[in-house]
Parts: sequence; structure tokens; C-alpha cells
Amino acid sequence: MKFSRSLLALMAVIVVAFVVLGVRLVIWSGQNSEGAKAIPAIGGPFQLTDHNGKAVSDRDFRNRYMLIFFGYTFCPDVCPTTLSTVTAVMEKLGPSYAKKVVPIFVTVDPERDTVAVMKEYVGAFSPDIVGLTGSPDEVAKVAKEFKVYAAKVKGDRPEHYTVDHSAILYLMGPDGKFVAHFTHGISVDDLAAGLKKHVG
Ligand SMILES: [Cu+2]
Repeated sequence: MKFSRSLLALMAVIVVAFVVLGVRLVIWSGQNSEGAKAIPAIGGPFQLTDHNGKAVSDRDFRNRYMLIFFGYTFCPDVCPTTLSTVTAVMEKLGPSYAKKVVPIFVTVDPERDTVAVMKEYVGAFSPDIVGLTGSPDEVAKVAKEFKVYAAKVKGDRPEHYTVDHSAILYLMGPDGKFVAHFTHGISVDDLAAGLKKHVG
């Protein structure tokens, strides 16, 4: 059976609409009846390993905002683009800004993203970015807390899989609580403005 182009286009629009709606629902689902002031239930405690092999928890980032993004180093497009944007934003906001906001890249592919792989990867972007990995269980726990979707997709060889994943930048406050989110396609100027608005 052959679908017409317009039918395929319509189906694509419907799929995108559901994905967008799904993300909104996830963001909204944590809000309570107090409305605008409510804080979505995104985030939570974590115990992971940074790109230098040091054990870290969410508490190590208190007193600073965390700009958290989940992805994986083998990602062909979304992750490198997003980390390039984050790097450009940190450069734009100046060297002292990293004292206020720490950009964090958490892998959803801990089997391949070892400490050494993470170190090389985040180092290629910015010295400010902290790469976090851990055991599959530790990573699954934090991904669940941040309502991150991640699913392996088979490649031509078993080790060549890709990972479909949600791509949202979360800004968490100095208390570890959710402050705001940004979509991954955001421009450098818009992300910088968004951080300035919330962080100062
Ligand atoms: Cu990615």
C-alpha cells in the first residue's frame, strides 16, 4: 500500500504533536494546584561518577545552579549540538559564570560512556562541563528522576547501537530543585538570556 505525501505529512505532524504534548504533560505533571508558583517534580538525589573518576552526588553541586543535559557521547547530532551551544553560552557569560552555573552532561549510555570516554568528550567542548556516568542502575535512577526517556536502537553491529533520548536542558536551583527547562534547539542568545533571567 502506498501512502500519499500529504497523508504522510499529516501523520508526521500528529506524531510531533503527541511528542510535544507528552513532554508538556511530563513537565506539568509535577505541578500542584497552586498553579504558577508550583515546581514540577523533576530531579532528585543522585550518586554518580564524574569525568575525573570522582564519586559525586547532587549535594556536591549545592550553592550553584546546575544546567543538566542527558545524552551520550556517540550521539551523532543532538548532544554535540547542545553541548556546543552550552559551551558558547558559558563563553559568552564569562569565566566567572561557572561559579554560579555548572553545566552537567549525564550519559544515558553508561556501558560505552566510561569515565575515560566522558573525560575526552566533555573536554572537547568546555572545561566547565562536568560529565557524569555511573553503573546502569545509578544512571537509570537519575534518568527516571529527571523523567528522561532513553531507548537503545539497534545498529548494523551490536556495539553500534544508537540511543533515542529526550533532549531537554534542565536548570536546577542551588537547593537542587527544578527552576526551568530549555529545549535542545535553543539558540546561544536565548539560552544565555534564560540563564541570566533565572540566575542573574
Ligand atoms: Cu544525543
